[in-house]
Amino acid sequence: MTRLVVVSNRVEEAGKNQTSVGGLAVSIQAALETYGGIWFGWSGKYAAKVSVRPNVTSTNGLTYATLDLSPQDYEEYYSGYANRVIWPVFHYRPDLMTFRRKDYDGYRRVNAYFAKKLAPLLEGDDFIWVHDYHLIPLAHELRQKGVNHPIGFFLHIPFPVPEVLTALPGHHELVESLCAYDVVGFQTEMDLYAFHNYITREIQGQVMSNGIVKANGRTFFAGVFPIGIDVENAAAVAEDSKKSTTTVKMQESLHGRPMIIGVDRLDYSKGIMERFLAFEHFLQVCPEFQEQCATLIQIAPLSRSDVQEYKEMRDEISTAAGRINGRFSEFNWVPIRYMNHRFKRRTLMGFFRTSHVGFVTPLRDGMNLVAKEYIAAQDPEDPGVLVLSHFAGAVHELDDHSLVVNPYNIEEVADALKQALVMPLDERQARWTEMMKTLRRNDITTWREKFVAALREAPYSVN
Ligand code: ADQ
Repeated sequence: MTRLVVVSNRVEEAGKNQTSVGGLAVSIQAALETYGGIWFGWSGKYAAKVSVRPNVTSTNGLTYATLDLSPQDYEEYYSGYANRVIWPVFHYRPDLMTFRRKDYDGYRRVNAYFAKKLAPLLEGDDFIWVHDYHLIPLAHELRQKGVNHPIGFFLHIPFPVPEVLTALPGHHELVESLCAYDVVGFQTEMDLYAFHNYITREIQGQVMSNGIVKANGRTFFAGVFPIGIDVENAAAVAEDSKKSTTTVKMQESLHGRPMIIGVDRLDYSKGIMERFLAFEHFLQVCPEFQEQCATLIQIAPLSRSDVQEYKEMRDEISTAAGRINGRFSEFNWVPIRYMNHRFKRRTLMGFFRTSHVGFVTPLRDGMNLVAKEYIAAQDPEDPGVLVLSHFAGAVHELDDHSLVVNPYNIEEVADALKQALVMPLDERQARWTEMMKTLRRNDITTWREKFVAALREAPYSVN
């Protein structure tokens, strides 16, 4: 029987730490339940001596094969090239890149190590689905070891235009190694367009009208597969969490005041600082909302705290929250409630449902699942409004019915907050109904099935 082999940087085992498992992990687990197979990747642990063989475990009928990394691998491959070079450049911030040759070598070395440990686990008609920017060269390394299975790659983050991508040391080899896949998937048409441009302009490849790409001696399919969420589950969890103690306490603490919510990993791509400045401007130019004590709940769990840029950003954002609160707070109201911890999914869904506005304003984001979760969590009788960045991948599906803003333009964002908070019920319902239709059409099952179907078509040829 054909098995699906999923490869991602981190493996999230079912039943372990489920409160923090994001949408992707849930989706991968569901895919493995459907097709059977293995989830292969880093265990999340470091060891002075790296694993000779993957640690293979089975939980709830799913098989996990994980490897430990050495501290040097972690530093060079993960913190170094993946997070200090690819992440900023792919999010259009080459100015934040810190490049060291040894990090690039470490990135290639760990990809080769993953390939070496994965190849012996493969069976005859397995098909392999690799996730995200940590593992771009994996198919190339597997091909070097004689692996001829169908291999697909999905990029969860944006793919930058060639003018930006060419700032990335190693860009040529990286894109050439993408050509070793049979299917390369992106979140949006813009990402695909940027990829096509790179293929034709930088490596003299060819792009056919049916999505087939011929480059670097290979023929493969490149397409758009916008990631979705489990809409019905998110809606049910949000409905159920109405009664949870935390949601009730949150509601009581607001005393009926307008609530705006932002939920993001603490990352410069998420535009949290710009969001705070826009909220500050909103309070300044709309004194009626000061009187109503409008509150911004910003939940931002720490991420990549060992990277210097993240430490600095954390300090700047905390300082801004303190300054704005010092400026506007009253003895019985604090305008920004800023929290750095994670919440259970159920709690988060309850908070989304309670909020009048979903405030999703990244400076650049592959998709942004929070935008979709916010919509799915709303009460159909009294839905909130989504304020959405022009630079989130989700805008390509939700632009007609959310309030789309340029996150760099704080006056425009402040106007959108006001528009959202005074929007009449019938307009909120009409917008929400349309967005729910879109979410249902492009849900997580559709995403997974479309990608796997494309992978099953491999190998691709020009005719
Ligand atoms: P992320 O950058 O992590 O994902 P996002 O798409 O918003 O961004 O997903 C974050 C997930 O974590 C959401 O499911 C959210 O609910 C959850 N989460 C966030 N804060 C939390 C908290 N405090 N407690 C608990 N859960 C929390 C990357 C790309 C995105 C792309 C996704 C999926 O950067 O652009 O949408 O992958 O492809």
